[in-house]
Amino acid sequence: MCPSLLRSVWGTFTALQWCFWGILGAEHSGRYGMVFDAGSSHTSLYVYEWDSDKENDTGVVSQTLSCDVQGPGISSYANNPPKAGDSLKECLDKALKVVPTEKQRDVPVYLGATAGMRLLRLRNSSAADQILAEITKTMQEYPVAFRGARIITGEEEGAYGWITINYLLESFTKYSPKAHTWVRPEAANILGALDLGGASTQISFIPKGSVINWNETSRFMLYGYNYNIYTHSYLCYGQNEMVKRLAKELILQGEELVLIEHPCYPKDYNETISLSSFHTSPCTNASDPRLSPSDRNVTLEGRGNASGCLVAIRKLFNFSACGQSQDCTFDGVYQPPISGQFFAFSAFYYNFKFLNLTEGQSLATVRETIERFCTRSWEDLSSSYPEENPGRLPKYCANANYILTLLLDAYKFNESSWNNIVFQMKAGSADVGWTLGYMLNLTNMIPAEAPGLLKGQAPSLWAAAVAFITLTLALGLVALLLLLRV
Ligand SMILES: *[C@@H]1O[C@H](CO)[C@@H](O)[C@H](O)[C@H]1NC(C)=O
Ligand SMILES: *[C@@H]1O[C@H](CO)[C@@H](O)[C@H](O)[C@H]1NC(C)=O
Ligand SMILES: *[C@@H]1O[C@H](CO)[C@@H](O)[C@H](O)[C@H]1NC(C)=O
Ligand SMILES: *[C@@H]1O[C@H](CO)[C@@H](O)[C@H](O)[C@H]1NC(C)=O
Ligand SMILES: *[C@@H]1O[C@H](CO)[C@@H](O)[C@H](O)[C@H]1NC(C)=O
Ligand SMILES: *[C@@H]1O[C@H](CO)[C@@H](O)[C@H](O)[C@H]1NC(C)=O
Ligand SMILES: *[C@@H]1O[C@H](CO)[C@@H](O)[C@H](O)[C@H]1NC(C)=O
Ligand SMILES: *[C@@H]1O[C@H](CO)[C@@H](O)[C@H](O)[C@H]1NC(C)=O
Ligand SMILES: *[C@@H]1O[C@H](CO)[C@@H](O)[C@H](O)[C@H]1NC(C)=O
Ligand SMILES: *[C@@H]1O[C@H](CO)[C@@H](O)[C@H](O)[C@H]1NC(C)=O
Ligand SMILES: CC(=O)N[C@H]1CO[C@H](CO)[C@@H](O)[C@@H]1O
Repeated sequence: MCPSLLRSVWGTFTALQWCFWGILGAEHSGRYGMVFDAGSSHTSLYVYEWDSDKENDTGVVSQTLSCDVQGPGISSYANNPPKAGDSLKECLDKALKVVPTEKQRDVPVYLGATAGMRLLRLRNSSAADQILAEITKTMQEYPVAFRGARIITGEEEGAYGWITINYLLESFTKYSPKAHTWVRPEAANILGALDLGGASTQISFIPKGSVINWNETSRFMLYGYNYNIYTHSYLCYGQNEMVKRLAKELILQGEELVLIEHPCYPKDYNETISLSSFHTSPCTNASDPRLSPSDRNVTLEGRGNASGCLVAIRKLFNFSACGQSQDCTFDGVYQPPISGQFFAFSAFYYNFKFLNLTEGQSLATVRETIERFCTRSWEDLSSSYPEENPGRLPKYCANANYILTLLLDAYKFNESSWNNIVFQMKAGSADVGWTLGYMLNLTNMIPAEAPGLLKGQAPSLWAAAVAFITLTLALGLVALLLLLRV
C-alpha cells in the first residue's frame, strides 16, 4: 500500500512541477514586431521583442535587431519601383533569422515612410503609390503578418518620436518593485522630442499651462492620463533639403556667375552642381528666371567663413513673417514657449557627436567649437578625418550652424534653456525614433486605461512560488516519513 501511495504522491509532485515550470516557461515566451523606417536618404529596419505575459504588457519592449538597408531612401526608386521592394529583402531575411520559425506568421510588420515620400507624393503621387505597392508585394511574399506600407504624416512622426522617448525612459509609468504595481512618475519628467531628418524636422513637447488654443495639438490618453502635446513638422527643413536650398539661394544671389562662394564649405573645397538638380525636389523647385538655363553647371567654392555661414543660413527662414509675435517660430508658424527637458536625436545627435558636443557643453562652448571647425581647410579636414565619408565631411559646418539657427532663432532656446537639451541617440539599448511609438500604438500595447488590473499579478506570482516551494517541502517530508515507516 505504501509504495503505491508513494508512487501517487510522486506522480502528483511531478505533475505539479510540470505545471509550475510550464507557467514560468510561458512567462518568457517572447513576442516580436518589426517596423521599417523609410526615410528620405535611407531605410532602417527595427525588430522589437517583449514578454507576452500580462504583467509586462506595460513593461519594457526591447530592440532585438536594427538593420540598415543598402542603398538610398525608397523615394529614390521613382523610376524603378520594383527595386524599392527588392532593397528591403536583405534586412527582412536577417530579421527572420532572429524570430523563431513558429512565431513568424504572427509577427506584425509595418513600413512607415516619412518626408522623402511626402515630397515625392507632392511631385508625382502615382510614382509614390507605385513604390508603396511594390513594397507591399515584396512583403506579402514573406511569412509574416504584414500590416501595410504607408506615408505617415509629419505630426504622427513627431508624436510617435515623443512617445518612444518617454516610453523608453519610463516617464509614463514605471514598475515599482516595492509597491508591486505600476506608478506614474512625476509629470515634470516627461521630455520633449527634437528630431532632424534629411527632409523634415519635428518638435514635440508638453507646453506649460493648460490653455489649448493651438492648432497643432495631439491628444492622447495613456495609462489613464491625458496628454496634450504640441507637435509640428517642418517639411523642407531637414538637413539635406536645407543644404540644397542654401546652395540655391547662394547661386541666386550670385546671379549669372558660374563660380559661387560658399561660406559654409571648407576653404579649398569645390563642389560642382547642376541647376537641374533643383527641379527634383519641391523644396527647391520654385521656378525662378534667374536660374535659367536650368541645365547650367555651377561650382561652389568653399570659403570657411563661420559668421558668413550663419548669415546665409538665417536667410532660409522667414523670421519677419512672425511680426511681433513671440509664440511663433518662422514662416508664421505658431509655437507655444518651449518648456521642460528635451531629447535631441537623429541628425541633431549625429552632427553634434562628430563635433564632440554631446557631453552637455554650454552654448558658449558649442558656438566656439562650431566656429573653429568651420574655419578649418579642406586639406586639414580630409587628412584629420580619413575615415569620414567624404560626401558628409564638408557639410558639418553648414549642418551645425543650421542646428544652432533652428534651436535658437526659431524654437527660441537660450543660454539657460540650452542646458535642458540632451543630445542622444539611444535610450537604454533601443534607438530613439518614431518606429517604436508607432508599433506600440498600432499593437495597442499602451493601454488608455491605468494598468489597475495588473496590480494583483506580481504578488500572485510570488504567492505561486511560495506555495510551490512549501508544497515541495511538505511532499518531500511526507515521502521521507513514509519511507522511514516502511
Ligand atoms: C510619375 O511617375 C510615373 C510612374 O513612375 C511616370 O510614369 C510618370 O511619367 C511620372 N509623371 C511625371 C509628371 O513625372
Ligand atoms: C487651424 O489651421 C487651419 C488650416 O491651417 C486654419 O484654417 C484654421 O483657421 C486654424 N485654426 C486656428 C484656431 O488657428
Ligand atoms: C576650385 O575651383 C577654382 C576655380 O575653378 C580653382 O581655381 C581652384 O583651384 C579649385 N580648387 C580646388 C581645390 O579644386
Ligand atoms: C517644378 O515646377 C514646375 C513649374 O512650376 C512644374 O511644372 C514641375 O512639375 C515641378 N517639378 C517638381 C519636381 O516639383
Ligand atoms: C555638368 O557637369 C557634368 C559632369 O560634372 C557634365 O556631364 C555635364 O555635361 C555638365 N553640364 C553642362 C550643362 O555643362
Ligand atoms: C564672412 O562673411 C561675412 C558675411 O557675409 C562677411 O562680412 C565677411 O567679410 C566674411 N569674412 C571673410 C574673411 O571673408
Ligand atoms: C516673409 O513672409 C512675409 C509675410 O508672409 C512676406 O510678406 C514676405 O514676402 C516673406 N519674405 C520672404 C523673403 O519670403
Ligand atoms: C572629437 O574628439 C576626438 C577624441 O578626443 C578627436 O580625435 C576628434 O578630433 C574630435 N573631433 C572633432 C571634430 O573635434
Ligand atoms: C530663457 O528662456 C526662458 C523661457 O524659455 C526664460 O524664462 C528665461 O528668462 C530666458 N533666459 C534668458 C537668460 O534669457
Ligand atoms: C493610435 O492608434 C489609434 C487607432 O488605433 C488612433 O486613433 C490614435 O490616434 C493613435 N495615436 C497616435 C498618437 O497617433
Ligand atoms: C515577470 C516579469 O518579467 N516581470 C518584469 C516586468 O517588467 C519589470 C520592469 O521592467 C521587471 O522589473 C519585471 O521583472
